[in-house]
Amino acid sequence: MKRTLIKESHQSVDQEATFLGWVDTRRDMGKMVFIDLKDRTGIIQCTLLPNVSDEAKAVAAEIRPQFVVSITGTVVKRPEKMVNADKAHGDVEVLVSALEIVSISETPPFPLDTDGTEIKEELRLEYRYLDMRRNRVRRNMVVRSKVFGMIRDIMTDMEFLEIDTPVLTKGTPEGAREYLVPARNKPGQFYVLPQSPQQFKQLLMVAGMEKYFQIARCFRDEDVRADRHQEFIQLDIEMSFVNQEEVMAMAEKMFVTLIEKIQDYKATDKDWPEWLEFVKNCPRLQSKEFPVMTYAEAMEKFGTDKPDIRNNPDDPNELAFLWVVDFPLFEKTSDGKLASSHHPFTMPHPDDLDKLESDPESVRSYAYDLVLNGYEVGGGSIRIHDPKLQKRIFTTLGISEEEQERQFGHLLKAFEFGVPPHGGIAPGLGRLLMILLNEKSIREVIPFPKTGDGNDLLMGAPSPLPAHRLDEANISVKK
Ligand code: AMO
Repeated sequence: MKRTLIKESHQSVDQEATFLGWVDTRRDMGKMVFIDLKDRTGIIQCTLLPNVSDEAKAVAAEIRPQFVVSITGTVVKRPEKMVNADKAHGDVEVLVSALEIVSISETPPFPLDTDGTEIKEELRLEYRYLDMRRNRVRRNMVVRSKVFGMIRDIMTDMEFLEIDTPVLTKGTPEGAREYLVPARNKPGQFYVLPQSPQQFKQLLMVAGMEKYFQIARCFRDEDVRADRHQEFIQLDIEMSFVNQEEVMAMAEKMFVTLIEKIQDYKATDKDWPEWLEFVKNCPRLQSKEFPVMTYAEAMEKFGTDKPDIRNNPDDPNELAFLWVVDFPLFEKTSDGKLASSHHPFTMPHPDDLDKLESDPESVRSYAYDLVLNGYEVGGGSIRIHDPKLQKRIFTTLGISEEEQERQFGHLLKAFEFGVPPHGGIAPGLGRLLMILLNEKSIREVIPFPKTGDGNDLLMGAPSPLPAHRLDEANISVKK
């Protein structure tokens, strides 16, 4: 018999239907057995009446939570006083005529009917596929998918071109340690996983693409925190012939459109229940015009470059965006060296150019951060498009001519072939989702997250490799 989805049960009243899904709960009341069956569209009560066949009774006795089952029966309206108004399908039930076990399940190592925050995270991550069956994690996955889709639509509507860039590539200095991949055919040579597609998106501007975006995966070998993960997703954006205000206006429009799209969302029969639930609770924008503050002002007034400007900081229903601009071009590292605050491709403020060599730390830049509820949800800058100025910055950073050529020769070369002025931004989508979903950790919105020390407990990565694999990759491991 053809499968009926639980959301279609209302159209099947007084008809026979077959449902497929997971057993959520099973209650044996002696004469009657109740099974709550769950599929991706909802949950429905299935009732075995005393007059059901002995065969069905025998199967029902074996059934346990999380078994995958096929249940056939007549869908009926529940008597008025039995209606469970809190549940989407609480007004119907299935009077079971036949049931079949499709696959059995061990008892899960933790409960799935709570929000899971009481369970040790390591255990949840080891069994992430079970953890994902809980409503909260599943909601996060559904919302993530839908929000990514909406962002794609918004960017495409704004005439941006979605272009992917390599993951096996050469490093771009953006402040974090990089993951290395040995090149099998080139002993002693390595690819580097990108911290961001920064150089590629600038090269795409040289290529005349003008408006680029990508939902890009970035890799940074850094200590994780609640809002940081080793691999994460950026909405990476780059535009040609724009100034700082135009990039900011574009990003602002993207975010306002996204939040409004969610809030004005019209449900369709294709929607997942978790998405509709989220739409109902989606936080409100504090303002459609994001306030702008300089870095100096933020530090002076709030003592941080990512102030939380919500009217009530305990309020998860408010989205308070804020631009922070005029970041210093450089910062001093702990060992007293000069480093880029954003990255070395960032345009210095033209009014401060004459101080580049004499007083580099006082030079402001065309770099901006987008802050949301006290988190940095995006960062970007206008880029240098003059190869001479780019070299001057590299030199100020203490990078020798030789090293400049080795690390950035390709970019400097490209800049000899007609470069449009350009700039961009990269909102971190994990952080955005974490805030939208009122989660305390970015890992809650990542499908298969790693632990703080970089372990994938589900797959068991990283792991040692057999000698022949290392040999093939020309690697000998220090003991
Ligand atoms: P930046 O390094 O500021 O800029 O990163 C942009 C945004 O990405 C998010 N982010 C992270 N999210 C989760 N885990 C991490 N480890 C992590 N690191 C960063 C943040 C941050 O604001 N190429 C430039 C962008 C540009 O100049 O256009 C860049 O990557 O939300």
